[in-house]
Amino acid sequence: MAAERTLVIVKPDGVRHAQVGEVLRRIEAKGYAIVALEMRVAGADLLAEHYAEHLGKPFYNNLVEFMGSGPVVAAVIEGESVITAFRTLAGATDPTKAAPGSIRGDLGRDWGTAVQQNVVHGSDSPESAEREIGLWFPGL
Ligand SMILES: Nc1nc2c(ncn2[C@@H]2O[C@H](COP(=O)(O)OP(=O)(O)OP(=O)(O)O)[C@@H](O)[C@H]2O)c(=O)[nH]1
Ligand SMILES: [Mg+2]
Repeated sequence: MAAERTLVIVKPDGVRHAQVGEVLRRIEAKGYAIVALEMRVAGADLLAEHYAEHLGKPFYNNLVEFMGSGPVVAAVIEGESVITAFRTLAGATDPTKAAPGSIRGDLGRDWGTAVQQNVVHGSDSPESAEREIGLWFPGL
């Protein structure tokens, strides 16, 4: 399998809880390369494009509001099979059910908020990765 790239985001909960370094450490410990990295507060237009697939779902408004509620750290990481591998590192979407050893299983929890806060985002396919990297890091 040739090297591929994926978009990782440390979400506002992860930044708020000072987990940026731990997430990046796990990526590097696994042997993947960080090829772009930026902290920013994502604007409404970017988030609407990023989460276009979820438009109309019951959690959509809360999700977009949460993702814009504070700084995030976006990164492009690279390596063989990294798209699937980072999803494995991240663990299940619901941090209450994510396996211990995974990022969400070790670092995430239910905070009693309307939105499911789960520390990280990772692209879910080569098509999503290309689209999301273009949105967050145009020109890369
Ligand atoms: N409250 C609630 N939030 C959800 C639900 N499903 C997804 N979400 C939120 O919406 C985000 C995106 O959903 P998905 O793309 O299906 O999940 P994912 O691919 O594991 O997570 P991302 O890497 O953030 O895209 C999740 O990370 C959650 O924050 C749900 O059923 N209820
Ligand atoms: Mg997703």
